[in-house]
Amino acid sequence: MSGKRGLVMGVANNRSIAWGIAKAAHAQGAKLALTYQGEPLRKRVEPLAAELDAAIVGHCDVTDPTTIDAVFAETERQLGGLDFLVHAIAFSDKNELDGRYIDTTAENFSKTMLISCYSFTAVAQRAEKLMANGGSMLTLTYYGAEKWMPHYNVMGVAKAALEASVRYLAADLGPKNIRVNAISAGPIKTLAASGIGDFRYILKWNELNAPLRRTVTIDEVGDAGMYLLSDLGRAVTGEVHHVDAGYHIVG
Ligand code: 0WD
Repeated sequence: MSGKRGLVMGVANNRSIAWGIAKAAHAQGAKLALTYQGEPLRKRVEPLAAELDAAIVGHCDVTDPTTIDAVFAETERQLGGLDFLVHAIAFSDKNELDGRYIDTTAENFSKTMLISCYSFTAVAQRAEKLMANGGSMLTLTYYGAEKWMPHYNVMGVAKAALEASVRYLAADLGPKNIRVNAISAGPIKTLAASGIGDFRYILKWNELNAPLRRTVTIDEVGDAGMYLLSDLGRAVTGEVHHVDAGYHIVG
């Protein structure tokens, strides 16, 4: 990853999957820029950025396109261009990550789709312009996109759309040698995951049933991410790669 410049979006704290990927990219020699969402997270992200000698390119709330434009302008100013992009952003009303999918409101459906699915396309549009020499884009998804999972509800529907958008973006950007992939990570206890009903039970279930008989860590997701973000994965695009201790072959 030496000589590669990457923008990582979605670091909330040191348990974030985005942080696992950022650490791995830094360890392999990449130059990084990070965004944060809102002032409370700025205080968390700043010291983390300092640990990796990463640039902070500002506040980004993907529901506000002006903030997306601003962080990409700042990324161009600070890094001069981009070789890779990591999108590790999702949101849904916690009240709807419990109980039945059928009770989803139109308002939360739209918000979940906007933040958890469309935002990847929105940032890909901006990143394309900075990837003059080709590049690699990576988003994060979950098995609840493929199969029913308890409580994942509207987020499962949004992740299914996100996985479809990976394929459409890969086709659009392939001629420019920009690759687009997703990692489908096994459950990990993060801030976002704490909003999902019965999450501890899901972790335990995976631990008992995954072929490797355990869950995965953010560092393991980070290491797998290096294959997709670096030239090792140069012929791989439109892929949803499972990093889940093998759970997807059983569940
Ligand atoms: O088990 C898990 N933790 C899994 C997570 C398994 C498989 C996939 N994922 C996905 C998530 O769905 C998400 O897409 O990985 C991605 C990263 O999630 P994470 O690392 O589990 O969670 P977290 O550390 O909370 O980071 C997600 C961040 C937000 O944090 P909070 O918790 O404050 O919502 O997404 C960002 C925010 O930093 N985010 C936004 N960023 C910009 N604009 C927005 C927004 N509107 N909303 C959330």
